Amino acid sequence: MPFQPSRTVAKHLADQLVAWGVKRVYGVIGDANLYFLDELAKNGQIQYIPCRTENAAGLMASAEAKLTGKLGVCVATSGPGVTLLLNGLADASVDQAPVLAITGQVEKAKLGTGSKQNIDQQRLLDPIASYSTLVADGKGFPIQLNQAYLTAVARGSVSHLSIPKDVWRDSVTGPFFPPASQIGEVEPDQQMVRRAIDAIQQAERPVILAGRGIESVAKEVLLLAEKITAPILVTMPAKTILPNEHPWFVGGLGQAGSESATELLQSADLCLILGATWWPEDFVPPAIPSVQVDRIPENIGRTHPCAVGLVGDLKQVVPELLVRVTRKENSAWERDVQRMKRAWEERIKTETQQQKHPLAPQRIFYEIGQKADDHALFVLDVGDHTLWFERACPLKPGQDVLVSGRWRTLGFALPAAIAASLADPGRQVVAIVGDGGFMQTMAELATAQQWKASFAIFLINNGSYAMEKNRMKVEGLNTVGTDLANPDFVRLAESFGIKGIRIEREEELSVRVEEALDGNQLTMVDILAGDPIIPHTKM
Ligand SMILES: Cc1ncc(C[n+]2csc(CCOP(=O)(O)OP(=O)(O)O)c2C)c(N)n1
Ligand SMILES: [Mg+2]
Repeated sequence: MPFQPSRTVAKHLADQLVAWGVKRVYGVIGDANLYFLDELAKNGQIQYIPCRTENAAGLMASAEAKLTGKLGVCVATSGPGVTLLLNGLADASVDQAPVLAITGQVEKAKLGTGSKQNIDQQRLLDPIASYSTLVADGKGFPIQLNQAYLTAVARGSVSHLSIPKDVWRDSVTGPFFPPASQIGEVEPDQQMVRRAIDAIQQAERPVILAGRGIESVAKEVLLLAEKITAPILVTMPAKTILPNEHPWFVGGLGQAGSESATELLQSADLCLILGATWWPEDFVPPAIPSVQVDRIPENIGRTHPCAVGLVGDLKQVVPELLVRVTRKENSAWERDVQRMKRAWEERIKTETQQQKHPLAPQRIFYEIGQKADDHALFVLDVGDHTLWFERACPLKPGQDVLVSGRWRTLGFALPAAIAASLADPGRQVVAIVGDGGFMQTMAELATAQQWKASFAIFLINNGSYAMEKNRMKVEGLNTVGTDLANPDFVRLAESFGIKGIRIEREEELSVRVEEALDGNQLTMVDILAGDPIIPHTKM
């Protein structure tokens, strides 16, 4: 081992993160993490992004990890700092994003004494972190840190280290560790491949459900669909992997998806699930037989019993299926698929051309989709606007969508858009927020402005928590607590030094959306919108 001079825990952490290629650490300062921030500053190779709340710091680390596939790192102080960080970490945990959380802790002698800002941080993170430990002294630290890192990147999970105030300056003598080695390709089991082929061959009305996992085999998935006459339904992330106008592409699955896609699934006799884990129970027939291909064994059969589960890299499995299945014709099924696809396209066309005041959400998202770059990254918050976006915004391969997939926390989009524009400065980033969710993390406008992050924020201002209001309406409940008394968002943006634009009518929509997307500066667009009830709304 090369000579490794002695150093403190704080310095070891900063140097080791640099060696692993970490570019940014998101956090909020507090007395239990000052030595670490000092070392980050001395080191100079990692940008420390000071956030306005720990919630946002956690969400930024999560968003960066989801976007890049690499380790996201965040830091908080003890007690209230780590408590506020939890929401962002939970988002990473359930979306399987590799994140390392560093939390300061009170001095060792004060642990469990009722001292200020002391809570058992290991217990607090227990359901969220797959690795979590208190660093008791400098000697064990390099190995603990390496274990935290390897667990996070290998499992796509959250790791957590709590470092007491007096341990930061402990001396470390252990080694630095190299970046994690790449996990090789997962060879599929040939017997399972044969069973998958048999099931596909026997099906008369197969459908393909494609998810993010098909990224490297988009072309082969389209050819396979054609060869076995199977319409392709997608989860949200796969909408930007496949060309939506392709004859076998029938749209998204679920409430925000296409009704035609759901209907086709209802009359199918086999669902071939490729790299997807989204399985909305209300929209899938309970007993449909499925063949599922995924590189992660735990993803197979997770939410429903699956007839054939094939563990393997899609890069290997899909081309193999494509070569080995024999071509099948089913002109009746093909006609059904084309008829349903056309019906859906007609319906969306009518919805996106509505001229209403306030503006219809479908109209707004159609216009944003028309004007966005071919490589835009859309970052979505949570609410009815998210569903309308998925329903009506035209997307293309090359674009991407970043979401709080399973945690669905309000306030995700603004911090995530900041992280995305810092991680990928050349890319057009488009944040889509509701007036409710935006206010949960709007303090981060200051962070965005301070770091000269440049992106567009489209705020769908419908004066309500529409998603909850509409659920209450269809259930016949009092819509108590759903109306929002909003500030003047344009003036609010301007008070942060951010360009603000207001859109109220159809005549302004197109040109103002273009203006917001053209600008090389942070721009917030406040759009007066209606809050109609989206189809299939229920409690
Ligand atoms: C942190 C958090 N709190 C509450 C909720 C519940 N919730 C889901 S959608 C929603 C309404 C969001 O309102 P808004 O951002 O205005 O979007 P809209 O539905 O009006 O489009 C609420 C309160 C949540 N998902 N996350
Ligand atoms: Mg709203």
